Amino acid sequence: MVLVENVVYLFHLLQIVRLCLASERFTPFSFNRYELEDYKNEVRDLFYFAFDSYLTHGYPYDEVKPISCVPKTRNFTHEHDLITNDVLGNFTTTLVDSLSTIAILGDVDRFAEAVELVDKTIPADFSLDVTIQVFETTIRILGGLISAHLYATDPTKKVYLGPSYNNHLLTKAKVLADRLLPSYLTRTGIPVPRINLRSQFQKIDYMLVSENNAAAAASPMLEFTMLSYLTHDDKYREVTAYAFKKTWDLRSELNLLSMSFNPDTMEIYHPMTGTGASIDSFFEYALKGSILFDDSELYQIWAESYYALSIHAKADWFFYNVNTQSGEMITPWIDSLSAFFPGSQVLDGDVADAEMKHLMFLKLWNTYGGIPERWLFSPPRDRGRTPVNVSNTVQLGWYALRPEFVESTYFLYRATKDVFYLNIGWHILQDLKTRFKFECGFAGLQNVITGEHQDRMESFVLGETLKYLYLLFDESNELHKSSQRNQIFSTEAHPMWLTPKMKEQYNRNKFMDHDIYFTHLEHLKKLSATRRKGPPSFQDKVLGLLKLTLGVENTDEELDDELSKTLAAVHHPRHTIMHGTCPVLPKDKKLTFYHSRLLNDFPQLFRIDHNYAATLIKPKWRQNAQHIETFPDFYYRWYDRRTSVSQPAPLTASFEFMLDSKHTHPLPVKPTKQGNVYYFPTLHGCKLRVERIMPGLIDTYGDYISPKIFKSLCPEDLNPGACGFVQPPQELLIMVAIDGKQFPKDSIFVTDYDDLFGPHAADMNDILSYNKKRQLLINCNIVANVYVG
Ligand code: DMJ
Repeated sequence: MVLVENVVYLFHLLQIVRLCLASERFTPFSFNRYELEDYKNEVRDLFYFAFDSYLTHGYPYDEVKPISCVPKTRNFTHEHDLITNDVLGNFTTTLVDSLSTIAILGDVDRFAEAVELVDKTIPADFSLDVTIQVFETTIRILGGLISAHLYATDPTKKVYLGPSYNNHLLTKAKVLADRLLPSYLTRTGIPVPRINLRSQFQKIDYMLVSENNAAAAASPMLEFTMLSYLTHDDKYREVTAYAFKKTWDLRSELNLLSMSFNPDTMEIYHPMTGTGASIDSFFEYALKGSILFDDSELYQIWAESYYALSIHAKADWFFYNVNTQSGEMITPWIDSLSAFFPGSQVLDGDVADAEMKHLMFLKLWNTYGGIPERWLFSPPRDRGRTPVNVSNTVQLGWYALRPEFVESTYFLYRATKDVFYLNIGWHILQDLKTRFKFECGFAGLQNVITGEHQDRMESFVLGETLKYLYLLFDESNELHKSSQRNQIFSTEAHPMWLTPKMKEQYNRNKFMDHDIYFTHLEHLKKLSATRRKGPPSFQDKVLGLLKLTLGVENTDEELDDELSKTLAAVHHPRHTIMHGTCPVLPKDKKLTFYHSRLLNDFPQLFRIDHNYAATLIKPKWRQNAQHIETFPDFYYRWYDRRTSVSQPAPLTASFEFMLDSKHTHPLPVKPTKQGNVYYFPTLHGCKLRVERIMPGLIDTYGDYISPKIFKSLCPEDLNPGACGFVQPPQELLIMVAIDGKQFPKDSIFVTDYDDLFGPHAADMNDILSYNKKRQLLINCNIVANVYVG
């Protein structure tokens, strides 16, 4: 008994020592490796908290409700509840979507347990009577199974399962893919959006299959091609790659791809494009597919589509939705899903623009405490009649803890190593711990306007949001150290890679059975060969454009020359070389690790706040929320006041005045200086700028104004006789500039009594006075840093 007590005592002692050591290892916001390690571990704990809650209260259903602690299931009674049923196929979605996060945590025991649980729970033949969305099932379930299989079978990974693993994840992936593949048997080869895993189309209304979107129709190509590499059965790649290209064929003359169309007739329902919902992963997978499979055709599609977006849909701070035919803006909003795009820009090497686009989402987070599903960047049309307010600028108000903002933050951090992004991660971590954590998981916001939560935790919270946050802090993750060049995160953040051996085996062994898919593809190819040619090629279009710009006199050789220069610029990643998931900046860009370029060298850091002040309206519950980039503990550590060009715009009012213009001395007046004290023999004839400061505002120097300075004032110090103060004032004046020259923060000015109050200054006496501390008063307002000597 004594022994046990001693052991317990020793254990507690060790814990205390460990805690003391831990807290001394870093001061917050130093972002040293101990600090990052702590945050990483906190994220891991949050992940397991929610994952275990799911296992206890949600499993074997698809999700757990984080507030009420009950399973979130398919809507078994109303099959047409698409919002629920598209995603929840009753196949333990949260479990499968979490597998690769556990793998990334490197926890082999938990990984083995979870992999076994999948085996026990999901029926081997996937014969589930559920109508689901092909896209959602592909990215969450098929992708989750494939990625976990890659981890389980890769001896270089911490969670390698060795011979005890019987490939059942891959077997399941194949069975599932076979159940999804009939959705591609359309007249165009573009898939219908939904299928019943057991009965295919028998129970499905035409309504449920007559409209698909660009992201959903094209994206399965990546997971299915990966499956071909793993099984050597090439039908998965052939069928879905054909659909990807067919979807791209739907683009307009401007190379803009409409979001919504009929998969069977290719009728376009709406000629709108953008970077968010319904088209997001089309772009993402053109680029990522090109990296994973060394596919130059896919890169060409990415380059052409990105180029077209840059010409027609790009503003400084975001991409907006445009008409695919005219290139004109259609909607004045951006959506939460488009926050992924800076991550893809980083992968392609366009880091500078990615930084700008990502900042927009930071400002949205500052304002709404999450990213509203849809936010209006310009005031509603009937401006003037209805006042602009938070309700009419947030069009869709929920924030389901989507991962895209943290995903882009992660990519930007890997590319720049700017602590700015670690600071964002830290804030998201705090928000997860304090604002989004409930008894059984994490609940996003039902409405950013009211701050009300939603009792739902979609599987991507564990599959993506927490994964990217963990990886942000995990400098030494095996993914970051990998020299693998064919490696990406799927759109659901499932890591996928191809080794040279896998490629070689696939190329040697691949086959395609002469089955229904083969016949179907042959038929489609024949059909399209006989149809009229599709839109002109990119090359034709660039040539056309150049002819217009250069004039018809140019010889064909000149044009060819120009054309190859233009194409060279478009087709090749501009700034970075890929290495696995981490772009490497070229050597000539000198980067200091842990420097914050954005905070110090980016003059437009606060431009969005100014430009979009009319529609970035804080809801009431966010009124006192601090902005992430100017959070004092971070800001003061990393902002370099000597050199920075980025500082918060002052929120104070300043005004300039002259005491009189009949000066009797030469200008400019030269003060004598001692430390931070400037003695001015006279202020007459000088142009004085004073700033009106109040606690909580940002001053001329970009600093938050602390209430401390006000607390130090007491009524007796004031000048009851002349000005009748009863309470210390709520605002003060500070002299900040004289004759247009701004003085350093905390400067003190001493001036001459006779100059201000002597006989020749009699005309000033009803404006100027001074208090017991001899601080100057202007119209009874204390100028706190000017003393009458
Ligand atoms: C995820 O399922 C994927 O990231 C998808 O590409 C978009 N939607 C969700 C997350 O928001």
